[in-house]
Amino acid sequence: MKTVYSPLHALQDAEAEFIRGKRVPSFEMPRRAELVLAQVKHVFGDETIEPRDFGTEPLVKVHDEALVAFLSTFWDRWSAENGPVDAFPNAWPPPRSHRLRTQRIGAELGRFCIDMSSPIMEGTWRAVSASANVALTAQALVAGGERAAFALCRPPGHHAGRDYFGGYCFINNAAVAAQAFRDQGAARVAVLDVDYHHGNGTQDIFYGRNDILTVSIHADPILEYPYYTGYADEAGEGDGHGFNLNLPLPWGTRFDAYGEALDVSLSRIASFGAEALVISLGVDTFDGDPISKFKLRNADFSTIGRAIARLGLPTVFIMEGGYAVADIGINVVNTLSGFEDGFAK
Ligand code: OKP
Ligand code: ZN
Repeated sequence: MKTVYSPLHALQDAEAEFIRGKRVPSFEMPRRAELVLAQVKHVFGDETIEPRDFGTEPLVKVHDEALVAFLSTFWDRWSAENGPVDAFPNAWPPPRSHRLRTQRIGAELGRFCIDMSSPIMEGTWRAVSASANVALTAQALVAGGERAAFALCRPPGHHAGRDYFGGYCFINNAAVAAQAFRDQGAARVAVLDVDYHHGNGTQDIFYGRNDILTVSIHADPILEYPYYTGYADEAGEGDGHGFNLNLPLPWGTRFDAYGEALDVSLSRIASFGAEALVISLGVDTFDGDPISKFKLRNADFSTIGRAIARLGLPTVFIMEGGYAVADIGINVVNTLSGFEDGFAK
């Protein structure tokens, strides 16, 4: 399988995030992508593909222009006022507030940023736009006839919604890729999110639509980030009703229960009649993940890949989470190799 990769991801290098009141080293680090790349090269060979530049047009099809404009211009305004300091919000608009008037950059940050795990720094926008270009380049490979491609995106994207960012995510790479399939003529596209955390951003972006099915298997948000969404009764709205499927699972989930949820997901994608598939590939469902509480083993990721392949669809894999750095490469490449095995049969 071909892999698309850009070294520009390393420009997003957060020193810290905030967890339970404490400033701790960021779990989302450049080394994650470097170790995935090393394992990709080890198993699939040294060739990787550099992304093309698609500009902001494909981004504003799934995000508000105001978010894209904010992210792309933020650093100059912030650093002029505060110096070269990683930016976290410390104020958020309360419900029903007149939130559009403020001119203060730090207060504007609170309009767009939902949490304290996603600082903006000098290179953030270059890393983020490279990550979206990685997704779009992989999508173009598949649209051009490859049966699958791997977008080694970093920063990840599935927590970024229409007009907000957070959860280490700024632009929703999976949504951008899914929309690109639609724009190139696929009538129905499915996004399957297997990251440990609910793909709230992807859900948000497509919630009112019946042409892009969103399915997410994740830890029950009653106990896990992103807390406020990801419940089983969120089915979509208006035309989109019935086209969002959430499968929350309890802490401690092993592959026996996980595999059943995966089968439910794949059946729904098949009955939907998807013509192309985007996988939000997080491997933080792994047993040894430091921020997660599922119990999948290395070999289970091969099984996931083989199961996805049974759909027989053109498929773009988009890198999302996974923080057990010693195993992240193995778990990602096991998924991709499992897919190739399954597709060959
Ligand atoms: C990103 B991805 C919980 C802290 C949550 C944000 C987690 C973002 C996960 N103790 N911090 O879905 O892997
Ligand atoms: Zn995750």
